[in-house]
Amino acid sequence: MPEGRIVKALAGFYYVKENGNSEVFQCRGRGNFRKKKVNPLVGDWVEFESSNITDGYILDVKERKNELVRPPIANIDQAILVFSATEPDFSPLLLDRFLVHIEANDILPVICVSKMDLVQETKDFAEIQTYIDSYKKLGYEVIPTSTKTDESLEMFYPLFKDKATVFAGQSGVGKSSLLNAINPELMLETNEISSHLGRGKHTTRHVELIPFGNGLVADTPGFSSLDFMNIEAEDLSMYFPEMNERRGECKFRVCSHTSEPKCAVKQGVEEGAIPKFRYEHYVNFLQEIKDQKRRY
Ligand SMILES: Nc1nc2c(ncn2[C@@H]2O[C@H](COP(=O)(O)OP(=O)(O)OP(=O)(O)O)[C@@H](O)[C@H]2O)c(=O)[nH]1
Ligand SMILES: [Mg+2]
Ligand SMILES: [Zn+2]
Repeated sequence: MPEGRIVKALAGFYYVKENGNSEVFQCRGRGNFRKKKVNPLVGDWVEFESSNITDGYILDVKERKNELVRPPIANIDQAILVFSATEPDFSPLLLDRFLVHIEANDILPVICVSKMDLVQETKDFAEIQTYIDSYKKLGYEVIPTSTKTDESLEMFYPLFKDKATVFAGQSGVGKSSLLNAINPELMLETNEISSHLGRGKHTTRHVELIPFGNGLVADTPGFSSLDFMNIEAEDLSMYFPEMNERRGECKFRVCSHTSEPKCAVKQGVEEGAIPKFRYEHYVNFLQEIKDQKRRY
């Protein structure tokens, strides 16, 4: 049976690129997938039955290295989290939500702060710069960009090599624009074009893996909410690297880093080693996870 990778999912079809060549086959999922709750994702490695006359069939989905629900994609190495400096407003709360999911899935995160040209001479510039510095200090790679001035675009070139990279972030932050700016040959649809058609948000409608700089990249539709259904309260602090670093230094072996005495995380916040906003987001997410558990 031929094997390959799903590179696109659209309207009930999966497009499978065969291993070892560049041929892509239009396939449907096997009939019993629904009953067995198999939900093929872009990025999946699959076994399929091909046909040049009719649609092919995906027969088997191989075990995944990781999977994201939003955007729906599997077997990803790296995520470029695109957050605009403005339009929509920069949201460290949403960024930290994304980061938790990315860390929990063992995906390498890169933070991109887009539309920097729009804040250059505004009162928000200093605040955004402070956030950028905080994330850098935590060890994250942060790339401020502008498609209007080509700012920092060259920093992306080496990142894609030998990796499957997903671009993720809210609708309208400029994911597709950024990919086009990095590689104009992509000609992805962006909001400039769709606004003429009277469409508002959500210009990108499907996930697709595209060959790019010796790797693969996926542009994805924007989304703005992300729940913590797959995350356990006890694990949450592991996904904040600056808290994870202090594991084992708290007085209690199992410490939620909230009301316990002699907590190394709370001490880190007091000393300024852990940014206050990150700790506040942690407490906020922890409560959300506990509330979720109570409801289900
Ligand atoms: N000034 C400025 N505008 C930008 C920049 N990047 C993107 N934009 C604008 O932001 C709008 C949205 O860009 P898109 O690339 O369509 O955004 P997207 O993240 O792909 O959105 P979805 O596909 O809906 O998820 C467009 O009007 C772009 O021109 C930038 O660096 N500077
Ligand atoms: Mg888009
Ligand atoms: Zn603690």
